Amino acid sequence: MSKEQTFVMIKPDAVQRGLIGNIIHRFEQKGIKLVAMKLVSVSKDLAEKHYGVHKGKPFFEPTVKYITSSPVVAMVLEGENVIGIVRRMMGKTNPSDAAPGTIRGDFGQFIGRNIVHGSDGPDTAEFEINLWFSKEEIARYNRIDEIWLTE
Ligand code: IDP
Ligand code: MG
Repeated sequence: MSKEQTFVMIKPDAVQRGLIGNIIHRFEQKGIKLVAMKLVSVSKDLAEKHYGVHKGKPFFEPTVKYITSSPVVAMVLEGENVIGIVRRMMGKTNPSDAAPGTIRGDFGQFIGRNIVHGSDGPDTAEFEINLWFSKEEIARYNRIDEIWLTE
């Protein structure tokens, strides 16, 4: 077990479709702690940095266009093994392959409109959190339910 932070983004299609509350609700119900959140109109520069590892791939330009097309909700979530937990809660990249019960599986149909982003590992999480948030924007606090969530 290790305490981690992960970067999560509710993508433009989910914001437009009124799914912000529903998606955040799932993380809250799971007992995951929210430590930073903001609505962001993403610049081309930020989008290109965020998806920098995919530069040169056929979906790079369309994905940058998708993510800059309308505001997103950017978040930092914290908890034991939260990176993997969030990835499993999101489901597979292509919503048509994502299992029912996952966010992508329940709310999406197409890979180019896949609802949500979550960091895929500790190095990516650190890079993405630093890219999207300043240190001052990340809260430190205890939740009153923490003693009931852990064993
Ligand atoms: P991930 O978001 O599950 O980590 P990645 O392979 O890292 O998936 O791809 C990053 C993002 O690029 C995806 O979430 C999706 O928005 C977009 N993307 C990936 N592959 C395709 C594709 O084949 N067509 C359209 N968009 C894609
Ligand atoms: Mg990825």
